[in-house]
Amino acid sequence: NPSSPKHPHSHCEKSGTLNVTKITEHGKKVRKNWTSSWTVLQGSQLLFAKTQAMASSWFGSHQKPEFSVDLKGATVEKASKDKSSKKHVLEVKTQRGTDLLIQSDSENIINEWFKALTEVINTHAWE
Ligand code: I3S
Repeated sequence: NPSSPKHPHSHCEKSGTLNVTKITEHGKKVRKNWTSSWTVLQGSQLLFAKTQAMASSWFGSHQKPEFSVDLKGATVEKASKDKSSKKHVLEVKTQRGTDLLIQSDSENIINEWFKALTEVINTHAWE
């Protein structure tokens, strides 16, 4: 029932498994480390956990995701070829200088994430 407000994922716009790597941290280039992550888009936050089961334990507990970025003031674009040899890669640049690549072997999945991320970024553009 999608209208149920009690569901722990009720404020989650989107979730799924993606390949993720940081490429910069605090504005400085870092070595890529592609990892499969359960990714959750919730409000203006993009949250990452190793697995879906680990993500479920955030809700209603004091646990925190493994890693998260705030999408306020961020940008998302389809990554240019020089950023990665992989297909279907998005580049997310955050205001705090953490830049990520997210990738899926499925073009449809990446297109859906591109849409969802763009929407969230536009929604929070004036905050
Ligand atoms: O952009 P780069 O540095 O060519 O990225 C590749 C490397 O990070 C590589 O690992 P090493 O740090 O051992 O060289 C990764 O295995 C590759 O996946 C990275 O490139 P892609 O094109 O897959 O993003």
